[in-house]
Amino acid sequence: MSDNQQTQVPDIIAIGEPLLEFNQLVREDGTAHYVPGFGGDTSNFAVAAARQGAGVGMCTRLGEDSFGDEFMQLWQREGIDTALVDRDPAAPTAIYFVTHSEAGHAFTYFRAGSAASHLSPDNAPLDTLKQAKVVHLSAITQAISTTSCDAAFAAIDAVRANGGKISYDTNLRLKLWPLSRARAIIHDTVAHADICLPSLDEARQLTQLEEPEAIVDFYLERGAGIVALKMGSEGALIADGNARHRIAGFAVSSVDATGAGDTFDGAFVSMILAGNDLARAGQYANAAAALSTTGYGAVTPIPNRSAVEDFLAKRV
Ligand code: KDG
Repeated sequence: MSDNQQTQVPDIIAIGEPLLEFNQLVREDGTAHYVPGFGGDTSNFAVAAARQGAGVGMCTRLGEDSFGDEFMQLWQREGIDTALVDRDPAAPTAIYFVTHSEAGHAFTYFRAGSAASHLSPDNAPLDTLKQAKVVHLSAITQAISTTSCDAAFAAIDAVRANGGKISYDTNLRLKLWPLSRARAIIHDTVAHADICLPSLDEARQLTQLEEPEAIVDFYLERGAGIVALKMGSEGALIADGNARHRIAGFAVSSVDATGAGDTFDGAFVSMILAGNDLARAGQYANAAAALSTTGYGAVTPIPNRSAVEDFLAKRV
């Protein structure tokens, strides 16, 4: 990995696993087909932040395969720095399928032994990561392997010791690890998160608390600096030690919520980094996330800044 070789470190760096996406669409005759696209929560985050104008880089490992090439091309198209992306000749780029039912969307993964899961404290570019203003990672970064989890903790320590901030999505994927282990790791990590980005349903499972206010209090008490609790069409509850804002949801014609939480995260972090207050960042991120649900796939429908501003101008 190209530690120390960059001339300029991006303001925001996301650490985690990209997955090629195959998203189910049902034809008029009832048969299904799968539309290729891009996914992986931290990559979705990076695209969302970049589309809002932030300087973003990805830190991960890809296979030396055509799916890896597609991700490199995506990130380069989006203006995302790839200096911290390593290619692994011995492990593949992961893929996943998205299927839809009345219960919402579901993921099926083919990712065991992937290139990204071989991220470790030994190959993580800590000297570069610690120069970013914000490093973003998620509980999926930690769930994919113990070495990736160790790398996440090493990055958190290095970044915070150097005065940088950690943004953390508690994304809970019970296909990757059991609830008890997820809870232990996530609760510990929240204590090191300057910006903590849970989703309501998952936070209910993790905290065993029901009410949004109580969940936000729980994460603040654990040591999170800012908590932005994402509540889908119900909006968001955003708080730090001083203030609390209930952000109303936006009614849109949603077809696929894949990646909506990641879009919220990328928009929220880029707005906070640009100096906006919690209420403005929360409302903006809520609008971006709502818009991202109006098309299929995690990445294609992520709106850019002018789309979000136009939407807000009409709705607020
Ligand atoms: O938030 C959407 C992601 O969950 C999706 O793109 C796939 O990263 C993914 C995962 O591990 O579930």
